[in-house]
Amino acid sequence: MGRMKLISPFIWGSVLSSVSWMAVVVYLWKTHIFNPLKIQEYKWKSAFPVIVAGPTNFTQILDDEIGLINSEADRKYREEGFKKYAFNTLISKRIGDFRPIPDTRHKLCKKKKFPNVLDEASIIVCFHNEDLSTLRRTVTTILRRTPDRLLKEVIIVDDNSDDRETYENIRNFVAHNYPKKFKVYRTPQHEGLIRARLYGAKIASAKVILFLDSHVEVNEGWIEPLLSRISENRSTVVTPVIDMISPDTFVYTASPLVRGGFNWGLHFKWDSLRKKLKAEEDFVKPIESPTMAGGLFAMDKKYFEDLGAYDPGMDVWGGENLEISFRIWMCGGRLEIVPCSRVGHIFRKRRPYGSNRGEDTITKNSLRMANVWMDEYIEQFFEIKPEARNISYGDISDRLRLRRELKCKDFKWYLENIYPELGLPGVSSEPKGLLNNLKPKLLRGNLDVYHIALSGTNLCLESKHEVTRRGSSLIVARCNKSKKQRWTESSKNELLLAGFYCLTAGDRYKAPKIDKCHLMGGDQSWSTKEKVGGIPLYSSAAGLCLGIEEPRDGADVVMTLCNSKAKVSWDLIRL
Ligand code: UD2
Ligand code: MN
Repeated sequence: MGRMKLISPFIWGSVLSSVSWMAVVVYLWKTHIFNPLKIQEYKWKSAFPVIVAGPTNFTQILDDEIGLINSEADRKYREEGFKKYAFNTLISKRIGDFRPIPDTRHKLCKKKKFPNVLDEASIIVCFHNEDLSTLRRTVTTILRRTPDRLLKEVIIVDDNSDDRETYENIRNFVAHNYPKKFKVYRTPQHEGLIRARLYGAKIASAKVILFLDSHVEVNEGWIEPLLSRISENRSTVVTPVIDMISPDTFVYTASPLVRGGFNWGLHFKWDSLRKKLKAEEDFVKPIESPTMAGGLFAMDKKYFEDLGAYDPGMDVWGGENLEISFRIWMCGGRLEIVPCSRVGHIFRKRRPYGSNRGEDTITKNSLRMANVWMDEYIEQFFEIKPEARNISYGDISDRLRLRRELKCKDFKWYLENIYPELGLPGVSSEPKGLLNNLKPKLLRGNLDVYHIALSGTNLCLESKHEVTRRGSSLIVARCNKSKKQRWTESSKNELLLAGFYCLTAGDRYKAPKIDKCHLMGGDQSWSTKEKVGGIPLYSSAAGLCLGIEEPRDGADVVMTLCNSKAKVSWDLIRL
């Protein structure tokens, strides 16, 4: 079994180089030479570079994470944080307002020259029930990593969070530190992110508006490539590459280049670009994207308004990203991902809020979107979600009028020209699905099939259900020759069961499972510390190792701390 790498080779180089200069930065940081604002610093037991640069030695992170908890109050803080915000607020608090993060751009990006004079941007950050330390870091990174001449203002909109405190606190924070550029508002009632953004966009006074989520860290040189692209063409909408910040460990990891797609359930998904990116230049040039994830993008303000902004009839969360994506393409614009712009985002495993009335707002929003933009193809959605036929979605006549007035193309055109890879359910146009793309890679890399056995036992890692049952959890059972125990390793450090689904990490509260291979690394990337003897199977996304409830036949496999007392190691036995 090859040594597993943490991340794909092409970003590995840049991370390695960042690790070495990071050591210098840490020294300067600690000695305060490099921390001019004396922004709140946290006492990290010598693990600072590990946390910011990615886990070179993962047990160290967990040691330090445990080291973080000095009292019952700390533990409580962290647990409450997970409940309220769905990420590790204790680490976030200790990190403070600012930290160095790895510069995840391709090396060619650093050589690129952008025009000195570009239009300024108004940055709009909406939040509902956001952790204060995370919000403060969002704000601080914007200020410290955006050239003053390009930043007109930052508009922070508290979308009527349950408590008023965060609003008061962030107001005081910016008033004290950066009074000129920041404006903080609070909506009188909970509007949902769509109307909250509309509220912010109305106030914005710059030529370009730029939306960000409230739990991000913008990276070095992030804004120039976005603004420069818009200056070339006013109807191009651009998004940065969204790097990953782990909700458990806050490790910042570069994302591979992927583009936005969707499925017929009308869920956004990432599609691999592996086959399409060949020359080095391809990793730097803007990439056309059929859809956007939704949270982070920049757009000419006037164009945003002319194109119909957002549908104000959409509530809380979801659907607006596909709606604006379809609208951009169908009504004459372009949507691109700009690889030289990088922004880290905390990808949470659940959303820590709901709608007031307990409504399924995602389906309602999707229905509004589909009824306006998808023509007869809405039937594909109903086939997947028949119950959606009976859900009411309100009046959409304004949006239908908008589509007519803008003289937009139809959805068939979009499918044929912008997203031909999608195909109709069951009638795939290309060898579809990740697996077909993945297989050759797998076969070339490593044909070996393994048992993953619990060290010192004859118990093997096995899928609880059939290997084709997506989402099946895992157990350990007496080793045998069945498919359910046959694992292969891809060149991207995925572990595939019977060459099919990928072993996918859970978080603290969730068991690991087998799931569709998404090729994004993250929770499907597994690393091992040593090659010989028993190895821990470590997920850097979860910051946890694969463990078991107890060493007996049929025991459930869970995610555990890697250096917990009952340290679990595994043997990879070639079949
Ligand atoms: C993704 C997008 C998100 C949005 C969503 C679909 C990224 C990185 N994130 O989900 O921006 O497009 O898909 O709708 O692409 N918020 C409010 N009011 C609310 C709910 C949320 O202001 O009622 C804020 C929230 O605090 C956050 C932002 O809106 O800053 C997005 O919400 P999220 O982070 O829960 O969404 P995410 O990242 O899961
Ligand atoms: Mn988010």
